[in-house]
Amino acid sequence: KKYNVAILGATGAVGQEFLNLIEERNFPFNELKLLASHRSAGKKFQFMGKEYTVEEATHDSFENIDIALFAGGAASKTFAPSAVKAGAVVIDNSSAFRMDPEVPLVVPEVNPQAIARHKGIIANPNCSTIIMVMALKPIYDLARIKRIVVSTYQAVSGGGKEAMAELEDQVQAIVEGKEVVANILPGASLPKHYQIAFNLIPQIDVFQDNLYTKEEMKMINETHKILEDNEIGITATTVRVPVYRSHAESVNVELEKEVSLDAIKEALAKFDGVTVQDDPAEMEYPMPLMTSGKDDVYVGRIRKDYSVANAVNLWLCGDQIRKGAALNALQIAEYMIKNDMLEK
Ligand code: 11C
Repeated sequence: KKYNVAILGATGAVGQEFLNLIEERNFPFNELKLLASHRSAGKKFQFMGKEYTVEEATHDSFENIDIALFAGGAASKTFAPSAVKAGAVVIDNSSAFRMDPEVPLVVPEVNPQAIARHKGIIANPNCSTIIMVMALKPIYDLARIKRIVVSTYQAVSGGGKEAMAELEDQVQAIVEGKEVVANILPGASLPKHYQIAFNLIPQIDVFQDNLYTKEEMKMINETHKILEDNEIGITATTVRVPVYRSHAESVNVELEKEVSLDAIKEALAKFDGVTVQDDPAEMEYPMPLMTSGKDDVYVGRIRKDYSVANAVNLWLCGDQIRKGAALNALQIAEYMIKNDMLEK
């Protein structure tokens, strides 16, 4: 069977990755509708030997659509109810519905059981959360997790195509001795902007009253929901780095009981979607340049934290646009197809 698919936000970084992945994974689509805002409507794309014209998304865009892949952003909240009403299953990459108790928040390798509870919308977690829970789940299953201290090193791709272009333009300007312009990062709608080239920005998204950023709170709240354990202590610092597309994370994990490093490495290596790359003698560890464009989350620098009982340190890298966004969403759709969950 083949499915009618709509991509909302088709012209952005995540939308374009949906197209790459649909082709690469031979996703069984029949009709394919590319939707975007008024600004991008009319753009044409060659895809798998056919020309597609981007249409402006309206509340009537989802008639006969089986699967609506939403790339994220404010449009999700506007169009998800109409898509569900039209009978589509919405897999949404925005943060609009993630913490809604009625909406499953899913990483297919981690909590596929949650998909069955959907009422039309399934939420795709934040990219840094997805990358972290992929490495935490096999460890959680060995020894439950008491506490997590995470610091992220997030690529500019998380800020979309414009943020990627901004890094490139700034590097070019510096090389040419021209003035450096910053209009996008840390966030296009924020009142101040900072240079990202040759810099680090310890702010992703807006600050909350508790002095954490929204990105940091997403990592905390979404991890609780996905692992179905609100008792885990989690603290996060999220930082933007001048890297194009793969996020990295330093994660300190305190476990409920003693587990050997060998057992942790074995559990990680066996887990679908995780690759262990950890050989200090050979200087082998994951780096964003190597994990960009890859599907797996890579884990290295696995070692004990000798400052506290039963704790380990991990270093993670994962492609933010693939597993952190488009791939995870498409895997949710593939899981539903495989388990006959899309039949009406
Ligand atoms: C970033 N994590 O790197 C963000 C991008 O909630 O889906 C994705 C925001 C989200 O800037």
